[in-house]
Amino acid sequence: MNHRRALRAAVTIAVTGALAAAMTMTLTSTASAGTTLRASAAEKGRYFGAAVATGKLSTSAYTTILNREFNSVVAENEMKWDATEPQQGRFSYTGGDRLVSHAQANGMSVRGHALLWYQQQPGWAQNMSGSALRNAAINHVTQVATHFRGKIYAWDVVNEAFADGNSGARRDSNLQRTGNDWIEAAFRAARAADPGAKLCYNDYNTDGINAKSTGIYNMVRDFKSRGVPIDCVGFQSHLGTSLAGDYQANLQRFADLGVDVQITELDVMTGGNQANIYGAVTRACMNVSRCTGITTWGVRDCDSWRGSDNALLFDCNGNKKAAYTNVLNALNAGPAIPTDPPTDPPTDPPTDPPTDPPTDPPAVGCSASVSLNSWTGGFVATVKVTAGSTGTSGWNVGFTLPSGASVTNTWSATASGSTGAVRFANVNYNGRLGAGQVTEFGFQGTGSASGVTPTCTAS
Ligand code: G2I
Repeated sequence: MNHRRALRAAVTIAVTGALAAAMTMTLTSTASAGTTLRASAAEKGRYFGAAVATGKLSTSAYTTILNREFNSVVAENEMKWDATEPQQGRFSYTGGDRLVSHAQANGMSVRGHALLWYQQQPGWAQNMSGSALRNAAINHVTQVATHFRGKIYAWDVVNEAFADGNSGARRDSNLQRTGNDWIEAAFRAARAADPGAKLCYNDYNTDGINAKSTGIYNMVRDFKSRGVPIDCVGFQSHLGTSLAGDYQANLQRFADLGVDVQITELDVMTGGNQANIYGAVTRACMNVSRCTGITTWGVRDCDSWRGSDNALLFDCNGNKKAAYTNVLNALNAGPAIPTDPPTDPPTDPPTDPPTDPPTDPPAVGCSASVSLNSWTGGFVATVKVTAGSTGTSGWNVGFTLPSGASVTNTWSATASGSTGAVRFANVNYNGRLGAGQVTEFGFQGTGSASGVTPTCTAS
């Protein structure tokens, strides 16, 4: 088959697959006529985003398009490890903060990218291994997610941890060599630091059902079954000249595990197929009710890391390309995310029982419980404080740590002491609790904290 015919065949398969899937959809299609990507996506309960190099925010030709067409942004580089912690323990948030302010001023949500990745690590981390690296990595997740707490819609907690090819296995890296549980440790630390952000795993070459996407699928299924906090999977979708016929089916199988899916770094090789592929990707997302949004990896062709591929939706002069029109039409033609159910009170009792039902009669004062995420040489403790029958105006939780264990950082509480008998006092926003009300704080440590029990005192 010559090249051109091969391309045509690939597109035919893709389009046929998408049509078949569309016909089996039960969601009702609600055609609309938004005239920008952001308005059309928003009408369907989704976002349309772009990766931004913050240096470009002062170029008006760039921000004109960004602000008109996109309602979500992600930092192309500024929230990565090398940018945010150039020296160990010294954090730099200038670029990330600038992007967040721009987003807030222009009605955009922010995707955070990326807390841990084997690339773009600062030099000091590249030279680390074992529990020193594990502790540094978890501290990085905690600090960065805490800094941006409340401002991030979804974090890529871990980026590109699976190998290419047929193994379906993890990629070798310094992080992977700290132990296979590094990914779940990162997700737990991110949840503790920013409970409001959706936590995603993000990767590329996952654009259909293949060995790599199946490896990730198995990890997500395992995480969901063991209660590791994962909310979403990002499909980068750096695409060539054809699209896998099972692109949508692949998104759907992840959604069926109970996570959101997002297209996180879309760009497509230029050529006759580009516009078709952009349209097909957008339709696939629209047809999966848990596909919450699409991000292109840049705004104009000349902003792209792919250089001469001309891989984006706007040309270098800011003109809309054919691919833009296909995306806009697909957004307008697609179904909306089903809105959240009943406004009436549910008839069934709430399915989520309190995770720690107090066995004793509610104490006057407060009670505390701890859950530990431990690895060799370190741990993250998440502590739940529950107010007794008279509520609290402040609380204080004590632990006696085993010898060798030491607190290295704390969030949502103030620590006194780091070894032996340590105490954690409320901070100003979480001390006042009504009767039975619950709040959480956390701390990270080195050594082992296994078997510790908290005692809570209220004031
Ligand atoms: O490689 C494309 C993307 C694949 N998925 C993860 C993304 O984070 C990744 O983004 C790219 C950025 O678009 C590039 O801009 O990640 C590259 C790094 O792996 C970024 O390139 C770096 C250059 O390597 C540095 O030399 C340069 O200083 O961009 C930096 C800032 O311009």
